Amino acid sequence: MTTAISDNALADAFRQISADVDACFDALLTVPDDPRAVLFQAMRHAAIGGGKRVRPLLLTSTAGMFNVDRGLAVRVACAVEAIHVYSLIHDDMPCMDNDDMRRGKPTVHKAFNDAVAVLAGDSLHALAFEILAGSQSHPDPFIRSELIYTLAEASGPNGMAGGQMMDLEAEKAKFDLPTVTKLQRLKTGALIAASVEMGAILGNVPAEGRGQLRAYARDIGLAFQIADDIMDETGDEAKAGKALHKDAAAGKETFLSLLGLERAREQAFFLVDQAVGHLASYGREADTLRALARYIVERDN
Ligand code: GRG
Repeated sequence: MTTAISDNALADAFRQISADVDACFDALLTVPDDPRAVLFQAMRHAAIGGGKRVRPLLLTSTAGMFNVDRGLAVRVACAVEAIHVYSLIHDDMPCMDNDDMRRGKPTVHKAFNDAVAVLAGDSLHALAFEILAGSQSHPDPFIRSELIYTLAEASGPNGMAGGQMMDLEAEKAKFDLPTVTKLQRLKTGALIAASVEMGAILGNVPAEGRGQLRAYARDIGLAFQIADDIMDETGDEAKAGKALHKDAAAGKETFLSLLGLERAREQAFFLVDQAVGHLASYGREADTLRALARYIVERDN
């Protein structure tokens, strides 16, 4: 019988991946001694020293199941995190969510200015694909190309950006449950799914052998968003490191508004059990993914 790893072991895994991702961004974002310095400082402000690093841990844990070299996996994980950080920078801007705090720090447009925030987001977006296209990410160009395709699809109009567009439209139209589910599968779920998929790609798992991992990722992606909706309503801003109670203020339909708190919680835990069930054919090597599924709905930030 397989179990998830202990809370302490998961906390250690989070500490290790956070240190590794910080070190990777530190090396990639050396501040130049010229007028671009402010751009690099803004990218570092957003990318280093904050965030839970859920996507990098999902990617490296999946890759670890297939004995992928950790250095390669961390580098590829930084590409996914770069996309995530760019999306947070742009999402926080006045033309979108207009937030002052992110990851317990002033947002990039507050610490710098709007123009710098646009460029820092754009540059992290480009950096993600620069990382993946380089041979340091994987010696096999076919693997690199599949990684690039997967991350591009998850980030663009059929993924995160498309979901963000639906989110903006949600302020005007009252969406039903299937539409909110589609929105969240794109906005939040696509990048979470890509993290697991890219770990499997690095592990040379053929597409037809990724079904169970894809099913796991799909379920935890939705559970992650339901947990986020619950946190927006009931969470603590100091712990979350960002403004909360924004969904209700914007008049948007969410899993919480459509299902109510109790059913939303039940659905999140049901999805986690289902996600863990999809890993039944794996042994101890999937224990971190099992623990991550639980963490995703039990977290308070
Ligand atoms: C601007 C194209 C574009 C997209 C923005 C990610 C996103 C789409 C918006 C962020 C707003 C938000 C609260 C989304 C809900 C779920 C989510 C992605 C939360 C942030 O991810 P975490 O909790 O953050 O993993 P950390 O800071 O821990 O990395």
